[in-house]
Amino acid sequence: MNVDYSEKIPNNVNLSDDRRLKRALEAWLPNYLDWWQEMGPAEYQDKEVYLRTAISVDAKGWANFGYVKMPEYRWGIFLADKDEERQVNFGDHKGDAAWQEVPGEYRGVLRRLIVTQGDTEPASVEQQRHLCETAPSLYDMRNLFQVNVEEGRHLWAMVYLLQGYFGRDGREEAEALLERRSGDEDKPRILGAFNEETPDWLSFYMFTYFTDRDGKYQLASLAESGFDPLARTCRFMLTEEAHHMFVGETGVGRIIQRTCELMNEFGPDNVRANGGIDLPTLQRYVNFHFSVSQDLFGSELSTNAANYYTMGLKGRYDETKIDDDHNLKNDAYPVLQLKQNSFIHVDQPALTSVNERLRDDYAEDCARGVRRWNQIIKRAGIDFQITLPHRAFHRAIGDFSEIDVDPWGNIHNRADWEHHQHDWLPTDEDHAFVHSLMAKPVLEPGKYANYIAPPARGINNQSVDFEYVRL
Ligand code: BYC
Ligand code: FE
Ligand code: FE
Repeated sequence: MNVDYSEKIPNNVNLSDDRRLKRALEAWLPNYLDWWQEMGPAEYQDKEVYLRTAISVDAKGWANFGYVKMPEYRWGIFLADKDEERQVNFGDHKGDAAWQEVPGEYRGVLRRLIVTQGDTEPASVEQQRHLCETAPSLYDMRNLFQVNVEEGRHLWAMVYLLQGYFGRDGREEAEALLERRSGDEDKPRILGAFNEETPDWLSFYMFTYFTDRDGKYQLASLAESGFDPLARTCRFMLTEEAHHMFVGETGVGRIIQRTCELMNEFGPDNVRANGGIDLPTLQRYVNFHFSVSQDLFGSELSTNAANYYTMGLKGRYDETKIDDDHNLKNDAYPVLQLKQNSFIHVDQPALTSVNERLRDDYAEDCARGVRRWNQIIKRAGIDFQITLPHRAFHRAIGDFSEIDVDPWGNIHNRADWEHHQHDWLPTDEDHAFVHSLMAKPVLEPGKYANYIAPPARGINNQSVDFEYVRL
């Protein structure tokens, strides 16, 4: 289905036929633009950026690249195609026709899920607001801006659902999404990781690798929803998410590659002295971002999650590909727990374990990219491996938040853990050092900061020295 760009708000949902919704969205638009000016990228808003825009929701729809000034980006409402035959695929309503309207009895719960999802999108833009001032290249700056405009569009996706399906309280929630601020004392964003800072480009790549990947898994679970408009909007969001994780994986990979080059040229202990980021520092960043992102999946055992599932609102990853009864009332799932000072898997009701199962799927996916990073190190002939820290390390949500565990899964007492934590998590000194490498942006086409290798190829078959942002 093609996107209608003749409308003020591009869409493939026939917005012109729904006067009330069209009016609500057009009233929200200027508030969104005010928010974007205040909290979006701190600079370069008046520059032309080589961005992609969706022109249809199939795979070919992404072939549309061109120069756009960010405030003129066509944020719109794009849903994956409708399947008229679609059913609720799990929970108590399994087998019913998928809902085209909000089921009355689930209204509050569904709204809360949509608000929580929606809240993360502008939060990430706020967190990344100052990164353009220190971009390692125009290529990277362009990728940052692409991620930012798409996270802005993800906010549109959730606001469409709130305004289109939840009436007055939906409109109020849509306004509130523009009022909370990442890291704010009084009006923080809802979830923990979205109130952390993204102070430097290494943090940005780690965030897009680890935290956007939470986005992938949460969106995939919501894409299974029996509430069809939510399922369809999340399906399309997933196609945008893939690029964000690509930016993260290749960003970290290019830093690792450069680090290895410096190690081989100047000796393994002389990376920092030669303007690179040493592997132990990279490991500490991995430890931080993986642990903080794991918290985003909620508690190991959650009645909230069980209810979402039973109600048919939020499924498991690849729900329809799983071979079971999709009801889970009689199933067990092995959950990692601490028993007599050791970590073992204990069978728990599958229904209350759906958060944990999603976290397992997520951790496995994280490990795949780490293996690719380790290939880069191995190819450079260097004996070092990046590893994901233990599941229980540095957790703030769930059972493990009560205990102090090191990256290898050993339990410490509090004082001991605090004494050692600077070996395991980025220190103020690490942050200051990483920051010192990024004091100025690199603005010449084809030039890349010393701490990061150029990408293997450019965006949309352009060269790596293409003018991705016209200054
Ligand atoms: N921080 O039953 P529990 C993305 C609360 S990322 C603060 O275990 P539940 C993106 C919880 O609300 C994807 N509070 O949790 C990425 C509950 O509160 P109440 C975002 C937390 O509800 C990069 C209590 O603790 N999407 O798109 O099963 C860039 C007990 O919780 C946290 C979603 O998250 C936390 N980390 O699961 C841009 C999907 N964790 O009820 C974008 C929608 C838990 O006691 N959200 N709590 O007041 C959900 O599905 C669920 O809300 C969660 C939590 C999975 C987050
Ligand atoms: Fe997003
Ligand atoms: Fe994303």
